[in-house]
Amino acid sequence: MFVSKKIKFISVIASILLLFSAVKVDAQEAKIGKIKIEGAYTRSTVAGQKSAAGFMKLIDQGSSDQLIGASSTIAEDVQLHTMSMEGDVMRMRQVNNIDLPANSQIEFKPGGLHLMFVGIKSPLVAGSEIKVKLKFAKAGEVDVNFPVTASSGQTSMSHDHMKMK
Ligand SMILES: [Cu+2]
Repeated sequence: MFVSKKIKFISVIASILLLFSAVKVDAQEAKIGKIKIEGAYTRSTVAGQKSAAGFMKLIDQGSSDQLIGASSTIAEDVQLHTMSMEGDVMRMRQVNNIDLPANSQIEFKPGGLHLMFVGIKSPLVAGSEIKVKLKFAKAGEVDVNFPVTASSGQTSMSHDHMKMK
């Protein structure tokens, strides 16, 4: 009785440790030239969901550059999107590039700038990772791992492209 309780306790500790190590893995970092990419992630999708958003922080530690494109084998297209309020409607807009002023930080986050994975080939599963290639005008190309986090079920960032202008 006591022993099985102890084993249970140990397995709880082990799963907590696993949880922490999983969180650690989530802290994705990549670097190309003077540009650092931190905290990249995307969210799990449900069957039939054709698009999803990717988030990250771009840190430019040198002269100015531009993010000019992205691609991934998991989607037909990876677009650069801005999101803003127009009146009381959230609108997404595709842009061709995103400026990185010298020594700046640009954050891609829910409700703002994001990568848009369009035409997802199979559902993104929480706990897995997808690889995304980012293309910068000066620094060149870099592969970044985007861990897939569990979708909160919230649809605050649901990408209903029917509403796109
Ligand atoms: Cu979008």
